[in-house]
Amino acid sequence: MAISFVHIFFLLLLLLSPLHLSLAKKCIFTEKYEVHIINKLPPNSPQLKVHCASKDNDFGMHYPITNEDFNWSFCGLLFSETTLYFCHFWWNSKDKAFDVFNDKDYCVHNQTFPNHLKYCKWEVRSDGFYLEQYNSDTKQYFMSHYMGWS
Ligand SMILES: *[C@@H]1O[C@H](CO)[C@@H](O)[C@H](O)[C@H]1NC(C)=O
Ligand SMILES: CC(=O)N[C@H]1CO[C@H](CO)[C@@H](O)[C@@H]1O
Repeated sequence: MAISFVHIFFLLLLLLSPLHLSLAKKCIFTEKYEVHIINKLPPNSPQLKVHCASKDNDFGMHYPITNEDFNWSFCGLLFSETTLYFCHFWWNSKDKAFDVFNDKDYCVHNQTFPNHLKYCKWEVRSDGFYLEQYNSDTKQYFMSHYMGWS
């Protein structure tokens, strides 16, 4: 990424003033990532419960209703590859816990297609967890089954 005057401006603000808290989401020199967890379970089925966290952030328990998008964003770290978010899901007396972000190019390790959008979209369905992928050959987005509930 080229260093522009805008970046230098923000860097100066960061160094010279206490404004850095409000600038935190600007992602100076690094990429901004988004993670979306979308409840695609059948309506009138048991309530989905989601608990997501990283080493530094704990989002607490969330109860997204059907079609609700629970999401957050964060800045990639400049000198580290170690950003990691994980979630624990409970539904219909089943539960599952896994990393929803541990790879800045693929969202999670070992996917077939890299994610150029920096946008990790997960869907929770009755047959398990799907991650959106972009097939660069066919130029189409599709939901890829990542794992089941059991
Ligand atoms: C992301 O979550 C916020 C609430 O925190 C919600 O208002 C917004 O609609 C969500 N984004 C999308 C794309 O649904
Ligand atoms: C099966 C496989 O490809 N596993 C790899 C998944 O990604 C991690 C981290 O990049 C590798 O260490 C594994 O070998």
